[in-house]
Order: sequence, then C-alpha cells, then structure tokens
Amino acid sequence: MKKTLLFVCLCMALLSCTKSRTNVPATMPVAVIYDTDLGSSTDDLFALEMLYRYHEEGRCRLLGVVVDREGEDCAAVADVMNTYFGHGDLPIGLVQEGIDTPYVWIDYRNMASWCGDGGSPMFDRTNMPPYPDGWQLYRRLLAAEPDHSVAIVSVGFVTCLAQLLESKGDEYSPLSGVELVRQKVKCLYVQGGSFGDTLGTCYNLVVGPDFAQTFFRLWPTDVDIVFSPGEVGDIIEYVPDTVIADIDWTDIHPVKQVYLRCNTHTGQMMWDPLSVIGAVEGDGLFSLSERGTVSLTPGAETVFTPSSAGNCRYQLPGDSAWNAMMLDKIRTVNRMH
Ligand SMILES: [Ca+2]
Repeated sequence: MKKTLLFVCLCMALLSCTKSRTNVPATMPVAVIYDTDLGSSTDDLFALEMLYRYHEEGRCRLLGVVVDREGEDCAAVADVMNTYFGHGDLPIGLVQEGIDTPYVWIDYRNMASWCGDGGSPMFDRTNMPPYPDGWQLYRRLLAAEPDHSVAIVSVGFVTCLAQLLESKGDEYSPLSGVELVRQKVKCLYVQGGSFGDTLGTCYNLVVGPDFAQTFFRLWPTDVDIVFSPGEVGDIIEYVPDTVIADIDWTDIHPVKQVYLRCNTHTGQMMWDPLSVIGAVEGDGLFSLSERGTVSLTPGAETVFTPSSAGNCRYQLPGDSAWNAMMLDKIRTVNRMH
C-alpha cells in the first residue's frame, strides 16, 4: 500500500516537473499580439500558422495581427491567412509611415489576387481596408487586457512598436504608449539582435535604424524582452520540397501556393517561429542567456551588458536534436489540418 502511494506521488511529481519545464498554460492562455513583416519571407507565415493552432488548442489567445511592412497588399496577406484558417475576425493593423521599400526575398504580396483554374480568386477575404494604423491597433488591444498579461511577438520591423511607444493618451487609454506597455505587457519576444563575440547587426533592426533607436530608447526597462537572434534559427531549415510534401492533402492552401508560385530557394530559415514558440510554450524549451540590458549603437548593433536586474535575455542556439524538435513543431501545423 505504501509502495503504491509512493509510486503515485513520484508520478505526480514527474508530471509536475514536465509541466513546469514546458510551461503549458493550464487555465490562463497567454494573450498574444503578432507583429510581422508579412510579404517577404515565409517564416512569418509558419509562425502565424502556429499561433492559429496554439489559439485553437487553448494555449494562447491571439488578439490581432500588426503588419509592420507598408502596403495594403501585405495586410491582405494577413487577411487571406486569417480567413483561410478560420480566424477572419482577427483585427489587422497596418503601418502607415514605416520603412521605405524594404527588400523582398520571396514576393507573395499579391496572394489575395491569386486565382484558381476557373479564374476566380483562390482565397476568400474577410477584413478589407481601410486598416487602423498598427500603433493604434496596439493601443486598442492592450487597453482592453488585464495588467501585465500580454505577450507581444515581434518578428518584423519595430516600426509600429516605436510608434506605439511615442503615442499619447487617446480614446482607448489615457496612458502614454510607454505607460500602456509598462502596464499591460508581460513580455516582448523579438526576432532580432546579434550577441556574438563581436558587435553585429540584424536585418530587422538595421533596415529601419531610426525606428530601432526610438524603440530601444523608449521601451520600459522593467518590461522583459527575450530576443531570438538570427544564429538560433540559422540552423533550422524547412526546405521547399518538404513544405510541399507536408501539405500533400491540398493545393488550395496559401502557404503551399507560395511554394508553388514563387522562388523559395532563398536560404529561408525558421527564424520567426522561435519567438512564437517561446511566447506560448515558455522559455523552458530554450537555453537562455543570463539577464542583462541591451542597447543599440548608432550603427544599429545590439550590445548586451550582463545585469541581474536587467530586463533582457536572448535565446541560444540549440544542438541538432533540439533543432530537429523545433522543426518538427513547425512542420506539424502543415502536416495536420
Ligand atoms: Ca519576419
């Protein structure tokens, strides 16, 4: 009898350890705002697919999508994705005065106009223009949430975040942007930063240096940031043939159509999903740096300074088994439907 009791206790303890390591939310799924430069790379699309799945599983509550790359065609991609995956009611914000014509690696910005064999649009739409400015959508969504509860996942430019931080009180909240972030945001997950032995830049920050400087100057130092520097995703590749094979159950799929219609042999790695996984599944899945602060040089290089009271940490690259596990998580959303 005693042995049975001991066995049960051991099982419960092991279960408890497993839960805390993976940090699967039990009762309060984390609220997430997804901030993305849709229209150029496909890792943004996979990251968005993952958020839909997490939302459907009750592991997060996706509040909305902020598109930080200029152009209604980029916002239309968000709408096509939302509608296709059954989340057409999600609000979409779009940057209005962002970065002037940033480079496009894989150009799927005209996704909303793609037609099938019959000549009619392949994908339905729900949320048509005009869209609110990205920073305005941030203010509306944040103001409605409990304090210290929202995770922001920023996998594009920090244009809308910089504009949010510069914003003043409005109809949604009397708080300034800085104070609204301080009150509502639990953690920011950023795809970006470079924290090697020598100073380095990353694309998402260096392409809009003024926005990046504003972001680093104004982000509250008591609100956590977890960076996912490029070197973590650099070694996780989801090759085009595998993407197409994973979505073998249909051709009418926005991500598969990107891979059928566009040149996707651009060295696309799985950077953006890592910030989503961290925000929803928790930091226990990752090896993280110690705490510290991050500042930006005039050349948009990120500088990490260790400090136990610092609000910043960054993900560290994993070994081959960890990389395979992460890729498998990403592939799951395409294999299952
Ligand atoms: Ca991106």
